[in-house]
Amino acid sequence: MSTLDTTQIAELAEYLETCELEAKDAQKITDRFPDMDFEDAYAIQYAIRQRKLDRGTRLAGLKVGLTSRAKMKQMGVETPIYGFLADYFDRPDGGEIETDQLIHPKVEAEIAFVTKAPLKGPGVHVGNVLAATDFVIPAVEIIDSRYENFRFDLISVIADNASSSRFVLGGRAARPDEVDMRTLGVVMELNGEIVELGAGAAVLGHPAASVALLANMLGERGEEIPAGTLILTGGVTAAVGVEKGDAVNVRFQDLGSVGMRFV
Ligand code: 0L1
Ligand code: MG
Repeated sequence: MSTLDTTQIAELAEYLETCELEAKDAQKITDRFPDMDFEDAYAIQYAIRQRKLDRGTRLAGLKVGLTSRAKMKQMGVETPIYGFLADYFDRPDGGEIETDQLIHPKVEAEIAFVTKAPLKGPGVHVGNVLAATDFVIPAVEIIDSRYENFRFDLISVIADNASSSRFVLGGRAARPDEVDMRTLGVVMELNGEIVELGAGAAVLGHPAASVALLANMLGERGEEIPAGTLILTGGVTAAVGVEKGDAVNVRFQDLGSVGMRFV
């Protein structure tokens, strides 16, 4: 049951999207609207998405966030959430990320999926996801909450498109039966030093469970994950803050590495 009217939803979408596009801090929106609920929060996120589509931006995929214990503990929240990826979030492997376009970026090592068949909840499980997966590909997501010091509650962060801002895909893909995604090791290096490591099982026991969860959450809205969708399944480890001048390299067992420089 939503608590905001359409004018308030449009106003908040404009406010948060402007903060994203101009790289400036937003005030936590639940400070102004403490009774807001999940329905309001996703309505604002979808309004931000529609604003971008109306300007000719294309959807590049979807993401699920807060799917690992490390991430939940880091942010003090326990429920996975989802958001969308816009075409201009995409940056090339080995390329540069313009830090001035962001507020306070953090990097996350993720296993991404690309589907070859639609997935529609309820009742989607890991087996359905693996059967509908074309390939998996290593990814680094750059998140950038618009809220000061990444201090937010779940409702505010959902409205802010789950802190989405950039992503980088690696070049080596694998079919889902070619890798054991649960034991797939991930090592994150910042300026040549190992800062985080983990394995795919950190993401809800199996990264495919994150895709299943997404299909089931979208199913509640009568939506599906279409064939050909890129999905970031969530950080395997805690997110790591980066600054201008930093170089990030993440090595994924069997899937090569993904790197970028913050300039
Ligand atoms: O991708 C993510 O897990 C981010 C979810 C939003 C919470 C955050 O900004 O850390
Ligand atoms: Mg993420």
